[in-house]
Amino acid sequence: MHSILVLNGPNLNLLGTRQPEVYGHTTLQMLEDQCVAHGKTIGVTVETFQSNHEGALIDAIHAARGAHDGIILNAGAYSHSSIALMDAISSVQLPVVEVHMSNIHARESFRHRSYIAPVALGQICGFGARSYVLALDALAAHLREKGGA
Ligand code: CA2
Repeated sequence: MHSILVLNGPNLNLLGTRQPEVYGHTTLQMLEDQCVAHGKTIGVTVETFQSNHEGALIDAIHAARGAHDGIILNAGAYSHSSIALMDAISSVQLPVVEVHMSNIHARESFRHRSYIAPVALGQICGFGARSYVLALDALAAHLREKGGA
C-alpha cells in the first residue's frame, strides 16, 4: 500500500478558528482526520504533520524519503517565499502535490507566485478542505500508474 504524507505549514493550525470566510470552518484536526479516512477508502496510508517552522517542514520533507511515496504539501505563506522548501522538495525526488484551501491566483498578487509549483507534480487550490481530497486522489492515481508498492 502506498504511503502519503500530508504536510501543513504555518498558521494552518488556526484553521476553523479565524477567517472562516476565507478558509472555512474545518479545523486542522478535522482536515487531517478526513485525509486519513479518505486514504482508507482509496487504499493509501496517510500520515499527517503540521509545523509553523520552515526548518521543521524541511526536516519532514527529508524524512519522507524512504518513509513515504509522496507528499501533499500546503506550505502556507512559505509557498510564496521559500527557496529552501523548493530545494528540499527537489532533493528528495518524491512526487509532491501542492494544495491550498483558497484560490491563491484570485487573491493578492504576492500569493500568485509559488516556489513550490515548479517542483511539484501539480497544484490544486480553491476548493477549501476538498483541495486535500482531490490532491489525495490525484497523487494516489499517479503512484498507481507509476507502479511499485
Ligand atoms: O489557501 C491556502 O491554503 C494558503 O496556503 C493559506 C495560507 C496563505 O498564506 C496562502 O497564501 C494560501 C495562510 C494560512 C493561514 O491559515 C489561517 C487559518 C485560519 C485563520 C488564520 C490563518
